[in-house]
Amino acid sequence: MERTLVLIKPDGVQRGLIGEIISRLEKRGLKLVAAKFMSVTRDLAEKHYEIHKGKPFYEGLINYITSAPVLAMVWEGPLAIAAVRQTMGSTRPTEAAPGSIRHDYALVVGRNLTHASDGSETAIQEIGIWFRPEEIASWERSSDPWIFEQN
Ligand code: DAT
Ligand code: MG
Repeated sequence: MERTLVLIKPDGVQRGLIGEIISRLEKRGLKLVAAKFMSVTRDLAEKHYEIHKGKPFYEGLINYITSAPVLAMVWEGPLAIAAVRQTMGSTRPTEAAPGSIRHDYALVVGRNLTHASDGSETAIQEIGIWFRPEEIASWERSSDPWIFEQN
C-alpha cells in the first residue's frame, strides 16, 4: 500500500474546486487518511519546493503557494502515487490527458491546481513535511476489499 501527498493549491481553493478534486480521488477508490486546510508559510513552501530552488519559476511558485490557503491531504491505496499523478494529469495543463483534473480545469502551468508526490521517496519526505504521524489516520474502510484486492 502506498501513501501520497496531495495539495489543492490556492487556485483550486479559490475557484471552489475542492469538492470536485476530492470527489475524483474518492470515486477512483483511493482512501483519505489525512487532511488539513491551512495557510502556507514561506518556510514550509521553501521546504516543499526545495528541489526547484534556483529555477526561473521558483519565486513565482513560492508566491503562488503562499498566496491563499491550501488543502493538504494524504491519500492511500495500491499504486496510489502513480494513480494520483494520472488523475491530476501532466504538469502543463495543455499536455494533460483529457479527463484529468489539469486538463479539465486548468490552462497554464503556473495555475495547475494541484500537487501530488512523484515517487515513493518524495512521497515519504513530503508527507513528513506536511503532517505529523499522529495526524494520519490508519483506518479500515468497509469497501477496501472491493477496491484493493488483487485476486
Ligand atoms: P508537478 O507539480 O507536476 O510535480 P513539477 O514538480 O515539475 O511539476 O513543478 C512543480 C510546480 O512548479 C508545477 O506544478 C508548476 C510549477 N512549474 C513547473 N515548471 C514550470 C515552468 N516551466 N514554468 C512555470 N511554472 C512551472
Ligand atoms: Mg513535482
